[in-house]
Amino acid sequence: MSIFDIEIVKKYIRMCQDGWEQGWHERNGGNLTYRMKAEEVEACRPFFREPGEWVNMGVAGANLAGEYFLTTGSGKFFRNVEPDPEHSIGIVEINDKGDAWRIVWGLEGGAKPTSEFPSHFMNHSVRVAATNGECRVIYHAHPANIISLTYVLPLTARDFTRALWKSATECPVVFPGGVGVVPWMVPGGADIALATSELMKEYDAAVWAHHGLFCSGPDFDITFGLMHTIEKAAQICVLALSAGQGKIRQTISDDNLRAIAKEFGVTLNENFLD
Ligand code: 2HA
Ligand code: ZN
Repeated sequence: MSIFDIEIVKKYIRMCQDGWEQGWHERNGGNLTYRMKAEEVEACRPFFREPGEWVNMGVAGANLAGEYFLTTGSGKFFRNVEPDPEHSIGIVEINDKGDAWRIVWGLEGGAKPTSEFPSHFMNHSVRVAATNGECRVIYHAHPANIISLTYVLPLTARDFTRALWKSATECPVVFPGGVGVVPWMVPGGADIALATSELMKEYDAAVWAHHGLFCSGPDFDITFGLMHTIEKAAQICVLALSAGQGKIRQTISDDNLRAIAKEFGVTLNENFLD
């Protein structure tokens, strides 16, 4: 028996490998954090080592005090998670103020949690509050098509949401609340963490201009599925704009969107409909 026999650890590693296989994680691009359930922490605890030092995060989330997170490592490659998990991922514990972490498993050889841990942490804090504790996963990736749209669409939630909803019929069902858009910002710090978490009070996904996408959800399937659906819609949008040289001959109308919402019992963000 090893920690890699524990279901949640297996699923976490599988999601990293899935993201790599999609081509969303060149080099050390992207990061994944998972807020563990109490029983998952207990299953993993026998494999914990003497905890490391507390490291202050520069951001705080009191509602995450005492939580444990699975996290990818700073500078680590998604490509290496499956073959070398001990060096590529780890588990961190959060202190009782919700402003510092310490490593209890993995991240061997002096590795640290992802450079975007402050962003992930703030987003977990906001999404836990927004979803009554349902949200457990924050996933950041660099899918090429959604990034490419940040060069040609206005950087607003309305423009991105409408373009994506109209690019594939299932989209309004998968993300009826729409997507937020963060303007270009320096990655890795508290500023982008705060800007993203402001948007995540409202949305479960946020585009980072000229950089990538942040998605949140209750489990790996839903969160990976959200990333996948948004990127697929972005790909269709890019292909249609390219094939038509910018001219769209016909599309899904706003009344069509309303009809989908009615049939599937979802409430679309009215701000994004005409
Ligand atoms: O981990 O994706 O945003 C590398 C990144 C930073
Ligand atoms: Zn990134």
